[in-house]
Amino acid sequence: MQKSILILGACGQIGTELTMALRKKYNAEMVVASDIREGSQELTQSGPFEILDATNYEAIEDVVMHYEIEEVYLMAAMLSATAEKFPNRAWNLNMTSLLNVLDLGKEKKIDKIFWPSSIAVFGPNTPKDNTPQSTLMEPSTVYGISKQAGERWCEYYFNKYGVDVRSVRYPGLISWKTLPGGGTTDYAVEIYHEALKKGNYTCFLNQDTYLPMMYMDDAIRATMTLMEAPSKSISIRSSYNLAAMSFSPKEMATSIQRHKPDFTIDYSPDFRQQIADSWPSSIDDTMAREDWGWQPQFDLEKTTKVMFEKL
Ligand code: AKB
Repeated sequence: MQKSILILGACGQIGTELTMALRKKYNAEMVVASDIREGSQELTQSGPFEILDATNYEAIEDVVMHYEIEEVYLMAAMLSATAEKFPNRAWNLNMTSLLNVLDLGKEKKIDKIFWPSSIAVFGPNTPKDNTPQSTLMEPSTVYGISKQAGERWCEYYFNKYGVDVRSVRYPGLISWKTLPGGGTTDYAVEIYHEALKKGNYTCFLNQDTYLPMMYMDDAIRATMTLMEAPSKSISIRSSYNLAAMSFSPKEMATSIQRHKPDFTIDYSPDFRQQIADSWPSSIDDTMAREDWGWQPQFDLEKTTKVMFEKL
C-alpha cells in the first residue's frame, strides 16, 4: 500500500522502532523520519530523514507539503521524570507539538494522526488495580497533566473538526534498540543493560512497586493496528487503555536471575518513587480488545528471554 507518513521524534525509544516497522510494511521512501537531532545511520539510510522541531508549525507544514504527507505519528515528548525538572519546557513541547499536528488535521493538510498518551494520565486517587478506561484521573505530574490535556484536545478536535486522531495510553516500554530517556519506568530497561555489564543494578524504585509494562514489539503492533482499524470501530477518541503485563522490580530481578543466577539488585528510591506511586499497578484494556482486537504477545518471561538474546 502506498501512503506517505511522517514521524516526529523518530530518534526516541518508540520513534526508532516505529519508523523501521513502518518502513518495512510500507514503501520506505514514503516514510519520512524526523527529529530535532541528527538520526542514527539506520534511520538516515533506510529512508528520508529531516531535522525538524515539532514545536514549529511552519517547519512541519513545509515537510508535510513537500512529501505530500497523509499520516503523522507524533512521538516527540518530554517524559515524566525530566518533565518534573523542566515543567515549562515540558508543557511547551508536549502541548505545542500536539496542537500543531491537530491544526494540520483541522486544515485538512493531513488525513490521520497518531499521538501517544500514557498511564501517567492517572493519579493518586485513581483505582490502582485493573484501572478502568474511564475513571477518576487527577494526574499529579507535569507530564501526566500534559497527557490528560492532550487527550481532551484530541477528543475535542475529533468532535468539533472531524480530525481522525487515534491514541493509546502506553505503559512503561521495554526495548533493546534505543534507550528510553527521562521516564519513571526506565528502570525496566536499564536493569538488563546493567545486569549484563556489571551483574548488579541499583533500582530507583522500591522492590514492590508494581507498574504496567509492555515489550516494544507489542507496543508497535498495537500502534499500527489502531492506525489501520476502520474509523467506525474506534469508539474512543481521547486515548485507549492498553495493557500487557504488570510486575515489580523484585519480580523482574527474579526473572533476570533465571538467565544470570549471580545477578544482584539493591534499591535506592529517589523522586521517581513518588511518581510511580501515583500511577496504576495494572490496567483494564477491554475497550482496545473489543474495538480493534488488541491482544498482547509478550509476558515478563518472554521479554527477559528476548532482551538477553538481543543485547
Ligand atoms: C514514563 O515513565 O514517563 C513513560 C510513560 C509511562 O509514559 N515511560
